[in-house]
Amino acid sequence: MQTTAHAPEALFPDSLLVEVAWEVCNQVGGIYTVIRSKVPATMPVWGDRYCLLGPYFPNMAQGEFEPYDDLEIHTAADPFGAAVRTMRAQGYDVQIGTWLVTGRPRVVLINPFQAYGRLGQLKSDLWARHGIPAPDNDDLLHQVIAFGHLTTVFFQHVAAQVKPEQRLLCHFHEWMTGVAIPELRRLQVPAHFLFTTHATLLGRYLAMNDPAFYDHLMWVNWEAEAKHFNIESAVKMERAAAHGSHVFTTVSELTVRECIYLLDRIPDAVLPNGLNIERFVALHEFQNLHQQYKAKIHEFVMAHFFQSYAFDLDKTLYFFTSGRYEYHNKGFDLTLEALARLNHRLQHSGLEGQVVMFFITKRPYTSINPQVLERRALLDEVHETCQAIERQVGERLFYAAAASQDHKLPDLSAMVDDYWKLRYRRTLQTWKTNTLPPVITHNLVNDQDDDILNFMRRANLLNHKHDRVKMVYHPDFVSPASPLLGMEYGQFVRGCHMGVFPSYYEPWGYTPLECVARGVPAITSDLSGFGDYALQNVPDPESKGIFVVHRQEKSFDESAEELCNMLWDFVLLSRRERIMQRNAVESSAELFDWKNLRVYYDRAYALALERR
Ligand code: GDU
Repeated sequence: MQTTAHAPEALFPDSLLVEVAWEVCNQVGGIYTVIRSKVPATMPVWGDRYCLLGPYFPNMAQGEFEPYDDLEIHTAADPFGAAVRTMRAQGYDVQIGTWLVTGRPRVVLINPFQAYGRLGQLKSDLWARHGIPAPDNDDLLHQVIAFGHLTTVFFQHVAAQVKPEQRLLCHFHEWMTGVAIPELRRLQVPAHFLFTTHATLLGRYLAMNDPAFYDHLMWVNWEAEAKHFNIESAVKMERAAAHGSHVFTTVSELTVRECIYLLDRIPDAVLPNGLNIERFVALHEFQNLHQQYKAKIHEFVMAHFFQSYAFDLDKTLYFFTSGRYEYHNKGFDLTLEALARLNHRLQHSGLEGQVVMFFITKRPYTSINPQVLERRALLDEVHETCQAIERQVGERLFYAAAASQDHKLPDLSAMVDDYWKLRYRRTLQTWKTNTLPPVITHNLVNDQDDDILNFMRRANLLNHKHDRVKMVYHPDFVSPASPLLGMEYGQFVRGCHMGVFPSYYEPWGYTPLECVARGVPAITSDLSGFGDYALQNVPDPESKGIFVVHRQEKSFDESAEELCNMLWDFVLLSRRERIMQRNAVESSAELFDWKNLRVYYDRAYALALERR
C-alpha cells in the first residue's frame, strides 16, 4: 500500500490552499466528516497558508465557530484576512475566525442570503454564460447560486492579495460549492482549481430507482434522466464544475465509473476518505471500552426484551447497521434477508445464544413508542427496588456479622422488611407481560409503507421468543439525550460486536470505517468505495476484521447467502477469538488514518499546480 507521508514542511511552501465545502461549520451529511476529520492531518503541512470556506448559517455555526475580534481582523497579514477586510469595507457580511475542531483551522464563512436581492441577475448570468438553468421555487439552489457568486468575489480578492511568488489552490467539494468554478474560469482568476465530487447526483437517484443501475450505467442519457428526476440545474452545475476544474477528482474507483458515464470526464485522481485515528497507548484500553458500552446496551436490551422473556446476555451478540434511510442503496434489504436466513439456521443448529440486530437510521416519527418507554421505566423501578433491598440487607448483614457468635450466614430473606418484600412482588407482577417486544422503538409517521417493517412482518421476524435473531429498529440517530440508547453514536459502535453495511450504492461509506477505527469488525461490500479500496489495498482484509460481500455481478440471492455465511461464521467464534479479532481490527485502523491517506490529496495538489 503506497501511503508514505511526505515530510510536512517540504510540500508546496509557496502555495496557499482554500478548501470550499457546504458543510464547513454546517453538519448536514457525510462531507462534514471528510472535511473535519482531515483537518489534523492538513494543518501541520499548510498551517497559516490554509483556510476553509463555507456558507454562514448562524444556528449551525453556533458552538463550533469562534469569530476573530476586530483587532485580529484588522491586523491579519495573510491574503485571506486581507480579502475579508476588503469585502467588509465594501459592505459584505463575511465572517472570519477559527473552527473549534481538532486542529483549529482558519475559516471564512459567507452569508448567502445577502445576495438574494440580486438572485434574478445571478440566475440569468448563470444561464447566459454557462447554460445552467435555475427554477424559481428551489431554496437550496438559490442559496447555492448566491454562495457561488460570493465565493467568486472572495477569490477575486484573495487572488489580488497573493504575492507574485505565491500560488493559490482552490479546492471545491461537491456541486453546491463547485458552481463557482465556471465563473472563476470565465473571469480568469489566477488560481488552480480542483473539484471533488463525493458521488454523482444523478448516480444516487438512478441507483435508488433502478435495480440494474450498474448494467445500465453506460447507456444513460444524463440530460433526459436529470430532467426526469427534476435535478437538471444541480446536475448541470456538477458537470460545469467537473469540466471547468484544472483537476477533477472523486473518492473511489466506483464513482470514477459514474463520473465517466454521467459527467463525461475521466477523473484525474481518486482521493479515498480517511479518519483521524486516535489510538490508545495501552491495547486493553479499547477492549475495556467495549465492555463498558456493551453494559449500557445490555441495560437497553433487558428493558426491551426481558419483560416478555429473558435470555442469557453473556451469549448474546450485538450487530448493527446505520446510516441514511436508503433501503436498497444502503443494503438494508440484503441485511434483512441474510438475517432471516441466519435466524432459520440458528433455530435448527442446536447452538445456544442469540443475535440482537439494531437498525439505526432516520425516519419521520411522531414519538417514541410509549410501550417501549414504559418498559424502560418499569425496569428502572425493578432496579431501584433491588438496590433498596440490597442496601437494607447489606446494613443488617454487616451488623449481624459483627455480632455473630457462630460464624454462620444468617437467613438473608429475614433481613428484608415486609414492605420491600411486597413491593418486590408487586413490581415484578407489573413487570412481566405476554406481549412481544416491539421490533421498532418509535411510532413512524408512515408505518404501513416502511420497507424495513414490511420485511419484518412478511418474514415473521417479530421478536418471538423462539427467534434467535431479535430486531430493534431505532429510526433515529443514537444520542446521549435519548431515554432509550442514551449514548454517543461512537460509544454505541464500540459496545456492539459487528457492523453490517453491505451497500448496493455507496461512493465511499464511512460507517464500516468508523467501526474499524474503534476496533469493531465490519461487513462492507464491493459496491462501496471503502470495500473496493480494502479489497485492492489491504492484504487479507478478513484477517483484519473487514469482510467484503460480493455484489458486483452477483444476484441478490447469492449475495444474501454470502452475507448470511459471514454472519454465521462470526456467531461461531469463541469469545477469545472475538477479542483477538478486535485487536487485529484496531491495529489495522492506521491504514485509514488521514496522516497516511493525505498523500492522495498532496498528489492532486501537485498536479493542479502544474496545470494552468
Ligand atoms: N451517524 C451518526 N449517528 C448515528 C448513526 C450514524 O452520527 O446514530 C453518522 C455516522 O457516523 C456516519 C454517517 O452518519 O458518519 C453516515 O455515513 P455514510 O457514509 O453512510 O453517510 P452518507 O450516505 O450520508 O454519506 C455520503 C456517501 C458515503 C460517503 C460520505 C462521505 O453516501 O458513501 O461517501 O458521503 O463522503
